[in-house]
Amino acid sequence: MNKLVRFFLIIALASAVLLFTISSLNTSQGYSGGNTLTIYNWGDYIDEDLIKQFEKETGIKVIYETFDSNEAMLTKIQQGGTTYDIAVPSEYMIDKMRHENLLLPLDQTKLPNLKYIDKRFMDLSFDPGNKYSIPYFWGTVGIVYNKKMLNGKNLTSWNDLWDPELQNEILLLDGAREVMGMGLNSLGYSLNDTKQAHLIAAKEKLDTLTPNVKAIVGDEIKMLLANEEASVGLVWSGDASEIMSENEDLDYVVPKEGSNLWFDNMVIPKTAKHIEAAHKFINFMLDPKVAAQNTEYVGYSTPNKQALKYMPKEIVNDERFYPSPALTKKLEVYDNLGKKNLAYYNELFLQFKMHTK
Ligand code: N2P
Repeated sequence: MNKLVRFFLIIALASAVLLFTISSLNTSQGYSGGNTLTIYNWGDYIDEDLIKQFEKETGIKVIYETFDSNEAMLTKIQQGGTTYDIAVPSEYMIDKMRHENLLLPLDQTKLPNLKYIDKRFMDLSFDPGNKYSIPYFWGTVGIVYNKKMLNGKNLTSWNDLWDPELQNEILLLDGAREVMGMGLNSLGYSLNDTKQAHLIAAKEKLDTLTPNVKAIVGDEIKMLLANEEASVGLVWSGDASEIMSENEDLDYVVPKEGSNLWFDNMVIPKTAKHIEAAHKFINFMLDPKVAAQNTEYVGYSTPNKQALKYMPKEIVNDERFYPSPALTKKLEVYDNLGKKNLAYYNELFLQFKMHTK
């Protein structure tokens, strides 16, 4: 080998080593490149083993972040710092996002497992034809309470929460529509009421609950209730179902005045970079066995009809978490009330929060 050839071979080898090092550094630091998927979901809302299974099956690396309210999620997506490939908003937020042109239309030909979703969760008014969103979980809002700590007393109504005996006993989930909704429902008003006088009345009624409110909290509400730090909580149904399997003194009720029926669906934000991978993930989560495993882990109610077949009967037949269609008809789904009204709900909720401190 002459000297010149040897010289070029060494240079080529050195550059190859350098390139390899740089590229592996890139993947371990930011996964900014090709084969990744950035998911933005509610806290405690997936069995993380399923993320690993998806990565293994597809070779796609998942970056996973969580939020604890629709409003927080929207702000983050609008700011655009991180570009999410999948998010999981609730119905009124999906309606708002599609009207604000923040979502990409889905390609349903890439979602063959969509056939497993129960028709009653498809084609709802917040997203006609499921053009932008695919059902993930659904549920209600209600009261979880500790029968032992309440000496066998049953709670059945929102107004039961105002009982002076519950002083400093109530934990509330940190959601503007849920907490305002409790005030509205307790006065017999709709969860979608926009009359200023009614909203103010609801907020003033909530203010009178303050002596009974121990705290307004995020996902730690489950741990606090399971550990009996408080005897009553305003929660989403699946959080109740999860802690009821840990503490047998807990029970869950959807109050008789009425409550909220909600749907959380998977969407692809307009700014997404990995649209193919996003469809793969949605289709993966729709697989009946995957959905069943996820549902058992998370505790929420699945819209996947086929998944129910893989789940224990006592879960599927529990009317508290799989309320009959007749019962769900009596519940209200949040409407997208428009920017001004939603901002007003948030403002009143914020005032109430300051009042409880
Ligand atoms: C899970 C929260 C469920 C959200 N931690 C209800 N929309």
